[in-house]
Amino acid sequence: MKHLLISLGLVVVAQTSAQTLKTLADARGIHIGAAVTFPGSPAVYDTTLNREFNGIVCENAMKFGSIMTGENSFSYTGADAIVNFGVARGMFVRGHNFLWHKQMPSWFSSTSYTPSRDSTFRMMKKYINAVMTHFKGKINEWDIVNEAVARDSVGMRPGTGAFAADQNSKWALLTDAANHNYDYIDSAFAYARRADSTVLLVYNDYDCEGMGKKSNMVYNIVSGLKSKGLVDVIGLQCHFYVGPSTSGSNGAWVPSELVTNFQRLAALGLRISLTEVDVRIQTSPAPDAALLALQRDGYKTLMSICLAQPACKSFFTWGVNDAQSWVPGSFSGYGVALLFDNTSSGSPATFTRKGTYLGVQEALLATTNLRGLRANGLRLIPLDAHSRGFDLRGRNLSVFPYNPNFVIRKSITSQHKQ
Ligand code: 9MR
Repeated sequence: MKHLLISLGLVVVAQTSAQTLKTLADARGIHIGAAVTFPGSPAVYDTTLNREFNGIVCENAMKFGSIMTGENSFSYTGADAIVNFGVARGMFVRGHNFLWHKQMPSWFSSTSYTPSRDSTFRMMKKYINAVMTHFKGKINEWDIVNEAVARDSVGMRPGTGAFAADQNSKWALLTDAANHNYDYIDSAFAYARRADSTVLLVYNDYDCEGMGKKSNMVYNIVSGLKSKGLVDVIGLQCHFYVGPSTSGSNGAWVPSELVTNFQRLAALGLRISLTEVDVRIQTSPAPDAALLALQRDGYKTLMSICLAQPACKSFFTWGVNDAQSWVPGSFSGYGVALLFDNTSSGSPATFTRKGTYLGVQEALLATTNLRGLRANGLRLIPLDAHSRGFDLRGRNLSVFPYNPNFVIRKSITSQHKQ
């Protein structure tokens, strides 16, 4: 018996030490991934990816501007390195992205490039066919159209007025959006479906995670696409913000709204992927312990909401460590939005797990009973005003790792910076 207890003790120790995010996510049947730019440099970057993530996506290397260097030329070097890295390790590989209003090749964004509507569709088809054929068998799900809707107050791209510069989609401009004709979205999905019917097709957007005007527009887009069999997944970017300031940036989020929105999207028969998660906080002045705790709680809450929704299959952070995050360059005075710390250089370089990491880990560890409910086919009903969850038998889900004191202040958006 003594021998048995010692053996059991060893097993427990071994399990505890192996509880990386990847191990936990594997056990929960969820993909935890990260956007990467530099696999192999520095080596610790790869080590962290291998240890902690079972999913990967190119942060920039697979975008239109990176890949389609000319109307008839393609360059796959950067994207190949990252995709092959993921494939070799059996990761869930996301493709990002085909149609977006940013990071277009210069030949396409040039004002002198003014093809007819028909030629634009022909070019779109050639582009999607070529790239999907190149990566055939390697990509699990692919963002086909990215951010077709602008901010709440604007609607479908292309926008006009104060935010036009940030909201012009050349795809929309070239394909008759002036007449409120957005069939370029359907066409992109149809071309993708025909190019490779084995890939899950995603509509990906931001600021539509909760409820609201933009969220409703996105819901309508994916609902229409789904009814035609053209979309499989809704990608919710989740570029979030928490903190004491209520001004200067978008990214405010309300957890109970996410639960509600996830439910209506899941009811369409869609999978849900959280595709670009980061939770930024103010870095100047330096964050205090309370703010860091709020951020950690934010990550935990987001992962908990995903785990509680059977349709939510992926949780990808937009980067591995803070030093490589897009946030500080786009939101002055904000940052430290990811799961690993800033010490990407130096000797030896280290990527240290942050409180945010522990928050995600806690959520993954705490949801065993919830996964049991999922396995039994029960579903959650919306959280009540006190943020408690109940299953369909009316049992209070006390295991739901959802902090009722967790409040995120709604920020006042002055300018959208994505
Ligand atoms: O993280 C990306 C950054 O390196 C690029 O400079 C930027 C260009 O706009 O795009 C960033 O990634 C975006 C993603 O592709 C789509 N959703 C918003 C992301 C953050 O801007």
